[in-house]
This record gives sequence, structure tokens and C-alpha cells, in this order.
Amino acid sequence: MSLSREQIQGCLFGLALGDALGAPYEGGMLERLLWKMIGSTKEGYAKWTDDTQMTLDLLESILEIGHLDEQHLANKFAHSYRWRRGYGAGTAKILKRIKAGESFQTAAKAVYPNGSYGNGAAMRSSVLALIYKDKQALIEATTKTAHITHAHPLAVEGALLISLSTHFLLKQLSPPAILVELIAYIKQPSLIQRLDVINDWLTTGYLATPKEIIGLLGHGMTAESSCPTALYVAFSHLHQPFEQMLSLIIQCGGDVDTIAAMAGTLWGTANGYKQLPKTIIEDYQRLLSVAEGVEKFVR
Ligand code: R7I
Ligand code: MG
Ligand code: MG
Repeated sequence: MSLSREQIQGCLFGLALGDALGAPYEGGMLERLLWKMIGSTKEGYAKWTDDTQMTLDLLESILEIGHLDEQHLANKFAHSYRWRRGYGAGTAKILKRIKAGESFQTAAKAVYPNGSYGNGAAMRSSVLALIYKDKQALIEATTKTAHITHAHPLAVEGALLISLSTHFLLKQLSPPAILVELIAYIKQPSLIQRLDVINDWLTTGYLATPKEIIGLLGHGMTAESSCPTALYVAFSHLHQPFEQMLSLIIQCGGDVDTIAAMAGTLWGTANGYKQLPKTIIEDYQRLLSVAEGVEKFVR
């Protein structure tokens, strides 16, 4: 089954909108104050952050050379790095090392010896499901691209949660069916435990409160404390307006831009571009042209 333009644009714009509209609410007082000063273009459009930048890098790298090449992608990530995009502290250091000529394999373990378990690989992984229709190929591509900056198994499995969920949403599986599929691939106990919580909430139709979401799933910058949260919020709001889902994410606080980017990309994939808010964000034309490039590439 070929992908529709609606699905491709929905996946990419759902992510960028979640990121740009969530960014003003990320972190504590200081981060919010800083984003107030630098978070919009001179025309007044909301800016997106590292989440969208790395997603664009990933797609543009593949479109440019016609396939996935980790070194090409690592260089692209490194050259796109700007502190103003709000990168995670460990990722910023890794990207500076790569730019200075260090191999990504050693740079990825230079900050945290087992590799980062942040959500930085997961936040850029959904779009891989647009490129790789075969599940096994998608798993390999997700794992490879995650390793460039996030070698820890929790970060890799967090990325798989997002890319595989996107894959199954493109196939129009229901959230409970997707959870069954995910549980078959995930090995990290802390992720399985959270998937079980989500399964309970979804199958009983219980709508968890922000306090329960924060307590049982999390709202942090690590993969385990944000990827399951994004899954739950998206899966419980697939038939609600995007704005309602965003409002719940903002109420949960914490890593708002990234949870909204991950939930947004799932929501946009399932519902399509036309259902997304009409808000114009930074570089709207660039996003449209990358989506068009993907459409041509996968046809
Ligand atoms: O994962 P990463 O790229 O961060 C992405 C987040 C998103 O919220 C973006 O929007 C941006 O704001 O940053 O960045 P990393 O620095 O790799 O990981 C994020 C955080 O997870 C780190 O700053 C650490 O607090 C924590 N972390 C770890 N802490 C201890 N030991 C990640 N890995 C480790 C670890 O091995
Ligand atoms: Mg960000
Ligand atoms: Mg974030």
C-alpha cells in the first residue's frame, strides 16, 4: 500500500507543530524565559527546536544521497547544530566532537560510557517509517540512526517505540493492537512495565490525570520517561482534536516540546495533515518541500 500525501505531511507537520507549539512550555522558569526571547521568527512564527532540526537532517540526508549513510548523517547532524535550538547537553557535546573530526562511534560514548539514554534518538525516528515500509528494515534503520548519538539500549528501544508505532499507524492498526506488537519487540523492563500501564488505561478506557501520567510514565528527557508518555497521550487522543492532546501534554510539563513532537507525529500520521492546526510555524515551505521530496522518494 503506498503512502498518501496526507500521511507523509501529517507525520512531518505533526512533529514540527508539536515541537514548535510545545517549546514555550518546556522545562522550568529559566528555560521558558529564554524561549520567550528567542523562540519566534521576526515575522512572529513559532520556532521549532532540535527535535525538528534532527528530523529534517535525517530526511534531507537520505533524500540527498538516495540511501541511509550513517557518516553522512552524522556530519549533517554536526553541521546543523546550533545552541539556540535547545539540544540536550550530551548530544551537543557529541555533535561538537563529530564536527571536530572524531568518529561518531567513539563520540557517542565519550559523554556517557554506555551511550546516552536521552530521548534525542526517539524524537527523530517516526519519519523513518515513511522511508522503510518493511518492518525489519525499519528496525535496522532506527537502530543505526539512533546509535549515532544515542547508543544506550533504552534510547534505541525508545526510538523503536516511536518508529514502530508510526509504522503500525500507517497500516491503520488500532492502539491496543499496536501495543501487542510493541511488547513483542521491547526488552527493557522499565519500558515493558510502562507499556503494561498504557495497555491497562487504554483497554479500560480510563483517562489518566496529568499527576498519574507523570507518576507512572514520566515527563522527563530520558527515553523511558517520555516515549511511553507520548504513546499514551497520542493513543488516547487519536479521535480528539490535536489542541486537546497538546493541552494535556502542557499540563504534564517537563520535556513538553519533545513529548508533543512524538505524540504530534503519531497523531498527524493517523489523522493526516488536513486535521492538524493551521498554525504557520518557522520554515513552513521548507517542511512542505521535504515532505514533497519524501513523497517522490517513496513512490
Ligand atoms: O537525548 P538528548 O538529545 O536530549 C533531547 C532533549 C529533548 O528534550 C530536546 O528537546 C532537548 O531539549 O533535549 O540529549 P542527551 O544529553 O543525550 O540526554 C538528555 C538528558 O538525559 C541528559 O542531559 C541527561 O540528563 C540524561 N541522560 C543521562 N544521565 C546520566 N547518564 C542521558 N543519558 C544519561 C546517562 O547515561
Ligand atoms: Mg527540543
Ligand atoms: Mg525537549
